[in-house]
Amino acid sequence: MSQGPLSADQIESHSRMQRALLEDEYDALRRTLARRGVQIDEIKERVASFSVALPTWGSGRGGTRFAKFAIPGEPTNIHEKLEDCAVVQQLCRVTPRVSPHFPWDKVDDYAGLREEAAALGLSFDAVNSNTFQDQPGQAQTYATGSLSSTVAAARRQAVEHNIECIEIGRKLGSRDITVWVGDGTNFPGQQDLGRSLDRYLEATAEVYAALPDDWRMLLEHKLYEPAFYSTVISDWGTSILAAQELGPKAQCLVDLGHHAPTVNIEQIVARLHRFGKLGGFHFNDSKYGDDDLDSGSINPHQLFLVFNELVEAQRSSKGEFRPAYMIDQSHNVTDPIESMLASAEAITGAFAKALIVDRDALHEAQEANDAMMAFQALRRAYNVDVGPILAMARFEDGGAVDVLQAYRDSGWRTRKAQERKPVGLGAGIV
Ligand code: PSV
Ligand code: MN
Repeated sequence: MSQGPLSADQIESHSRMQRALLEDEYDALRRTLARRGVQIDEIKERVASFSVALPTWGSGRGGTRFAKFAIPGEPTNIHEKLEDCAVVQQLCRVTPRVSPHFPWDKVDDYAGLREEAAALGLSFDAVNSNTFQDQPGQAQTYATGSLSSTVAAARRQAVEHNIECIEIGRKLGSRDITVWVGDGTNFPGQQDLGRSLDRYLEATAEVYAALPDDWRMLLEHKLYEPAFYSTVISDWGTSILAAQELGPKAQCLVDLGHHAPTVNIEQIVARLHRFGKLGGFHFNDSKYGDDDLDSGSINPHQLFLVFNELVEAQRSSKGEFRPAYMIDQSHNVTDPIESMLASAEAITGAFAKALIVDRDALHEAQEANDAMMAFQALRRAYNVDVGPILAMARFEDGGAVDVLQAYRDSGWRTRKAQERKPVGLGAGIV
């Protein structure tokens, strides 16, 4: 039985009704894959041990810089966000960890919060610092930058905030801190492009020095927004150079939406891995910029190609391979729980397809410079409907066969709409 806020009996009886159909589909796929030399149960086991973290902020409705349209029953504090993340995990079984953001998720008692999460079947993933907004009562503004600010006191405040996040993370059982800064400029000449990076590196080194031995600092780059002319950590090149300068505990985090539209992100994955700097991944999708749409909703093939590189990276890893995977989306028009369920499925599905790739055929075709057969090795795997594998892995772990239907039938949001205080009007989060 799966632990969580929903009735396990209800999930079980829901899944029982679909069991016969699922077994039939799973067996048909078993035969298809066996003809290609792929053992379906092995893929299912790998899927069962796969996981991706949920962002606490992803459980609320996001918004654009114009507006946020809240829904009744939305969570308004970390306790309610944990509950909603637990619903996602209970149904889909691949999201057992939650990534908190500070100060958004601040509480007085972190040991208590850790216990509360554990009781819901959750633990904590990377902590995220926030020096891209000012907070009420804050001494220094980040209006002109944080870790790279020209103002020494603002840099100090940003360093101290990051160190505080590490301290909170230790209490929560995290082992990574993700640092994304919005620092940059809107006008040519506004800041010295070289000196702003120097200031960032100097300040970040102080945060790095506060890392416990078994922690990582994940540097997240982003091309633009909120700065529209230059951004201090704008791309993977700057990110890897900064990580190399900081030391072995500093690694790079790739957010799918943080690149120029035509950039080959799967190649970035391979490059970062080659230099031992692939630290984490934020999943989402986009059509124009950092749209933070649901994973796989716009370009599912890109998601598959990213996982193809992740699987290659794992296979060629000499040591431990544990990139911090997280969903980082803004759910502006859907129930966030539904978006997280559908995204977890899309991400796990892309992983499963990458596992199905005939690697020997691929590598052989690559060595022979047979472009068509190399591509076909990928295409044949991409075209497989892995739905039954994902559903069977969930079902065997007490999750739901049809996650969206089970969620809708649970009546969770309607119940929460009666219990939770409504969210006020306002702009969204980025
Ligand atoms: C920035 O756009 C980002 O991707 C970073 O990961 C932030 O922490 C997150 O979005 C939250 O808004
Ligand atoms: Mn991100």
